Amino acid sequence: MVKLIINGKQIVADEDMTIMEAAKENHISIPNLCYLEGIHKIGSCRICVVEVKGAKTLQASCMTKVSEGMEVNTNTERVRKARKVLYELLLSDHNKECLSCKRNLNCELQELGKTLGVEETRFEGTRSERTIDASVSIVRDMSKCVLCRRCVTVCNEIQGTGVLNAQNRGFDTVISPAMDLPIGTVDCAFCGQCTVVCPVGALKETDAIDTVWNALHDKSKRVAVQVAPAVRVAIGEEFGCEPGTIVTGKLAASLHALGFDDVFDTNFAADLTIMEEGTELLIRLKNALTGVGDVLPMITSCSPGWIKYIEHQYPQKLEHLSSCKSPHTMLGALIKSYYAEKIDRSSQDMFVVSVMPCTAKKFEIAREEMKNEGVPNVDAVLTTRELAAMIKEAGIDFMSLSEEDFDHPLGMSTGAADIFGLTGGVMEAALRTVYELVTGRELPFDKLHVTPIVGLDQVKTAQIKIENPLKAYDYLDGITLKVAVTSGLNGAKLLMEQIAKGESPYHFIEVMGCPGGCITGGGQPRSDDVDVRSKRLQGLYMEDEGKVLRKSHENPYITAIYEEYLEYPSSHKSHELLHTHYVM
Ligand code: HC0
Ligand code: SF4
Repeated sequence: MVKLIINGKQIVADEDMTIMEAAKENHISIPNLCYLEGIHKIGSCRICVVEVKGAKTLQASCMTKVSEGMEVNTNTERVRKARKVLYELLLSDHNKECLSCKRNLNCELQELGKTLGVEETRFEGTRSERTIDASVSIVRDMSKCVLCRRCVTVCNEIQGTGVLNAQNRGFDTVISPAMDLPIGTVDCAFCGQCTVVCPVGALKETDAIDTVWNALHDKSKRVAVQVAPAVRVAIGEEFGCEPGTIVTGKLAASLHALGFDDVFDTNFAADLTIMEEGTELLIRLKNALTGVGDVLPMITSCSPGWIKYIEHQYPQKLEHLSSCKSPHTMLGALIKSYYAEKIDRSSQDMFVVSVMPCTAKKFEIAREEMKNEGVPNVDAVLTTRELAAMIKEAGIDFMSLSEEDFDHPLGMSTGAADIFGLTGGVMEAALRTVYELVTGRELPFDKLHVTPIVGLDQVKTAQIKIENPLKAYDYLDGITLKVAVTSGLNGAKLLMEQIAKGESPYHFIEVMGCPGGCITGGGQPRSDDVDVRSKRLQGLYMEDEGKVLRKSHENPYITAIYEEYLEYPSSHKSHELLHTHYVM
């Protein structure tokens, strides 16, 4: 620990801290723009400069470590003047079409101008021409980029994809893929993590709002909507709730109020996925253990950013992917077949909207693998942020809505489905069902949580011994089932390298493309709460624990849809609608 003085006040700080961190701990806020707590501190914007006694120049407080006897001033005339000039220079080549910008009133650059009290800009640069690079998931508008490099850090160090980098030098610097190639043509996973950290409107999701309004206004269409597990624990933040607040009932009510004809729940299909994926795992295990041969480990296939990543980086390993479509495309396929038949409509009459925490889902629905007879399973994907914008545009007072239920028959789910939205959740949900089907006994963990795979570590593993299975599963007797879970593409790389070398000890692996899982997907509300991931994680675990039914195979509507339509897990019908294959 060291003693130092900030703004005349003696404080004690850990010697590894920066001035910015020590100040924050003592309730002194230093304006900043490029800084991201725990992730990004390269001092590129210099807005956080402070005066340090004895230093000739102003110091970037996000980069400068505290030291014994240091005297810091965060608010001198020199500091304030410097920050204003730096801010004006940032604005000098920034496209200032603020009123029509998607980030208007939710822009860190605007907020910073307000904090610094900047009322005019004296400089005008020459680099404000508009260059839009639009892909199916992500849009880049470099006329708004402030070169903070947060996206570069996230794309390289957190996701390991290395798509975005600073190209050229000095005044010609631009953040872009190599050779300024369009983002849709390079190895971008469309994870959208860069859109979450962008402080301005330079990186954002591709807009689906108008498409959805048009469908809602089209009287010839029956418009069904579904909501991903992780949306219910985050959308409340757009309306002033604490991160982690579960607003499922208000969410369903807001979708009814927006005019959707059917308000279904992706969670229903998460339960269905467990039946299909669990069965696929058992088939693969049986083949592998009885000499028929099969590919293990099996890897989950529900995260489209992850799918795009493995296609780019490990195309020869696609056979490890489960053949299950992702839950929301499964549900789309059922809405356009099973449900359309029930209400006497054709699949072409149905328009399916998915509300997802994810930008890569926009890419996923355009894939050929997610169509049946040429008809896409899902027609439009809204991010959580986009749905919140629609609710606001429609003048719906979200917080005063009374809670409503999802519609049936595709709206009921168990607690196992809720935890799909967090890292480790798909694996835990699968184990709850597979273990019980195989042994006839409940999974032997407190509150059904597979403790070793709970939490936010990059890679988590668990081993579960199968003893005295039911007769049909004799071949598993004495087997120790080995599983691994990872989230974020850097973690996926670690596990894929093991597979590539033939050294993977696992039978089953869960991969989610975003760190923490869908709770921090690229389409989720932006938050400055550093604990946002763990709060949303806790929120979903609480939703699960509050349910009477917490295992997918106990969902009565799942039992009914097999009896009525799909016959049994992994049947011909379910393969036709719910499964696919990824090939290069
Ligand atoms: Fe997820 Fe999903 S859990 S990918 O993380 O499996 O986006 O929330 O909707 O489809 O269910 C995202 C979240 C989903 C899907 C589900 C899966
Ligand atoms: Fe990188 Fe993901 Fe952004 Fe693509 S979407 S540029 S992979 S952070």
